[in-house]
Amino acid sequence: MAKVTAQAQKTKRGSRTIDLGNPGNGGETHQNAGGVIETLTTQQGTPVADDQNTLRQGARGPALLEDFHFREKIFHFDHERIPERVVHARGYAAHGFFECTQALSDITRADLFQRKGERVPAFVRFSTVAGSKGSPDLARDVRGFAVKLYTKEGNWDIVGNNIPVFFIQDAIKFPDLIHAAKPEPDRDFPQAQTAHDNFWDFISLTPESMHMVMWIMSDRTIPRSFRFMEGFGVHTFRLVNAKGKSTFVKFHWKPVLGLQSVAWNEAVKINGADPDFHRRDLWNAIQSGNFPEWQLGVQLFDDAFAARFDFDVLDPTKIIPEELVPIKVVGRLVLDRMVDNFFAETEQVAFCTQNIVPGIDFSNDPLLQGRNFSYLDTQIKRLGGPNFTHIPINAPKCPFAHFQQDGHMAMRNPVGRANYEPNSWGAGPRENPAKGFTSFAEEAEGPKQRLRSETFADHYSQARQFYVSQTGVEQSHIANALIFELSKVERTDIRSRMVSHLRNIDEALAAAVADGLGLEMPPAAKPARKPISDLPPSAPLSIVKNGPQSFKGRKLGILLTDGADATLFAALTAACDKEGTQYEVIAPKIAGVTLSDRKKVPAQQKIDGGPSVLYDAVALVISPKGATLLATDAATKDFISDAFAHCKVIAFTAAAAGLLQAAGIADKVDAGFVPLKEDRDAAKFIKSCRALRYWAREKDAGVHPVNAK
Ligand code: HDD
Repeated sequence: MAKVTAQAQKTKRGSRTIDLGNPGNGGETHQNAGGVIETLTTQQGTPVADDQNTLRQGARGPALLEDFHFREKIFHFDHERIPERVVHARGYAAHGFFECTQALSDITRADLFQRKGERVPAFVRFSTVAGSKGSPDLARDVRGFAVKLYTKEGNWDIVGNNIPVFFIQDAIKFPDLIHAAKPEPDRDFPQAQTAHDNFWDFISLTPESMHMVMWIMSDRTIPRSFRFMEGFGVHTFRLVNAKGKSTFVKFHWKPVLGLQSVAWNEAVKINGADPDFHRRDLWNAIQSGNFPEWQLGVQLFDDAFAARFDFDVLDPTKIIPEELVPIKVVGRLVLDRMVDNFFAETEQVAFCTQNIVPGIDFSNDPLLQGRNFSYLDTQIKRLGGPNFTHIPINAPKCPFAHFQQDGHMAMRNPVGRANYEPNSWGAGPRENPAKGFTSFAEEAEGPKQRLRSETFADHYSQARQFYVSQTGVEQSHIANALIFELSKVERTDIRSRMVSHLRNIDEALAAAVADGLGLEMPPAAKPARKPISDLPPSAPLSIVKNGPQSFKGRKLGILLTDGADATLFAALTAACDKEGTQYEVIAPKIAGVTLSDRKKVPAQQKIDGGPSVLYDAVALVISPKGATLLATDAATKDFISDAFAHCKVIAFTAAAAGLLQAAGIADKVDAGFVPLKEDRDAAKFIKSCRALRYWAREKDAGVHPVNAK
């Protein structure tokens, strides 16, 4: 017999009414907004008297099948999960709005671009691609940037990424790409990583992925926050005006707060310290009224440009440099409200590339054409039937009317006798040739065949252009990322095959990677078409060149001890408030500290729970006594040495010098350190933080050994 607790013994001996003292049983009861205590019911609305005990025969007897409340509760719980998305399973979303800031009525008849100031509701879901729902936020991965705009003429979904190109040119290769990237099928690891044999095997056999490889090995795949990422529609689309004239378009989302990523060593540590780093960041920003904002930019071009451009505009592995077709800003996207319920909204939202509205149309990009099949198809599996548009998050917010009916979970069926058209009952909606969606009447001809266009044959030129557009620091990060990933690949021939491609991109990069792998330089891969080696650098491709002008929206970590200078602390927090910087206090105890003025300041983190990787810059506001206390604390030493290694700007009081010593960096104080002696040093420090990182330190930090020149 199982061990019987004293309480259960008592119950057994006691009366028929069993109260185990569980707070749920009559103790805490839910009150609705009116202060009235609601009665718990079953799904059928039957009031529930006891939610703590199953119905059983006698106090220690068997459970009874007639316990409808138990059965309903467990039945429902057993079915709480739906299949996670086959890709982009981990995601986080928010509500907001899109506002047209410049009308485009001459270019498109799309309703949302007709009037400056037009606002439509928006729902945006950010995601990683490879990891499952519970994977960490700082996996090195492409980020999904899916936007649903509830326009007055239907829902328009721009299902984009934070990288403007893709791995493959044809959708038929998508299952292979994703199989190769996901955990290997026999062992089911590694999770949420491309650093394994199968991924690099596939990639090294797929030269068209080389441009994307440069992007994913750059810091774009370890963004600091969703708020500091760009988004891209990737494909060339069409805008079509009222006269039926088509203009090609590429869509760009530009974060108003500027671009920012973390360092790889930092990403690895953030995943341990806070696997929800990105979702927490978005949650905190929106809940505190710091609404993230992006500009919508369009690159507009015509057939003549498409014909003279070096590459095919239908090839999703190519960008159009902004220097060739400048970006025109036509709108803004603001996220200002978190969801009420994660499952109902973020999990059940169904983005579909084929959700477009009159005035917008597809191009023949073969990746886009394939996607248009996949998204609708995948929603059936995930959401269980054809009626997922009945779920509020997916329903249009404009009037809609059709004769589609029945199926699983149908919430809205046509009313009345006629459920077809044409009908002579005078019932139901009718098609509207003037208002309705019409496809751009593009001519198409040619033999039916499986063929990749010759115009898709260049795989290296833009990979090189991306690489040469980076700052030296960013180039070294690309080299290091390649070395890291390929060092996790077990087969030498795969490592070598990858380096042979790099030789067609940049010889110095190939040499640095070969050296980092301890590999003999392989011959260059044979390109299908001779690469163009003199495409000019393009500044918008670099993160460092497109950082913010201020430290707004970033987060400062203030390491504070008992007895620390209260006026310096006050000056620091005032400077943060002025700049729009958030800050957190990290202290030896979560209860906080007592400053020199004997006032208590609460802490948000205990030192080992708030490592410096969680902050954009750190300030060590330490008293002499605090310095002595922390000098032997491992978490404090990591806090400081990591901030140093990750090139963060560090402010420190005189007493903190002892801690710099303990962290082994006392003799390395450089221009990225700001001594905090008097109040005005606080403002000086926050100003220095605007650069985000003191990159000049990187070579000394020892974390990034290779610098590809
Ligand atoms: Fe995809 C989800 C973005 C190529 C098939 N994709 C999905 C999501 C994003 C993207 C952001 C998550 C949407 C959400 O938050 O719910 N996918 C892209 C981009 C691509 C791309 C930018 C290339 C330019 N995708 C792509 C191809 C195929 C798919 C070529 C298939 C032929 N993608 C899917 C899917 C998903 C999806 C299987 C999984 C869950 C879902 O659709 O709703 O249909």
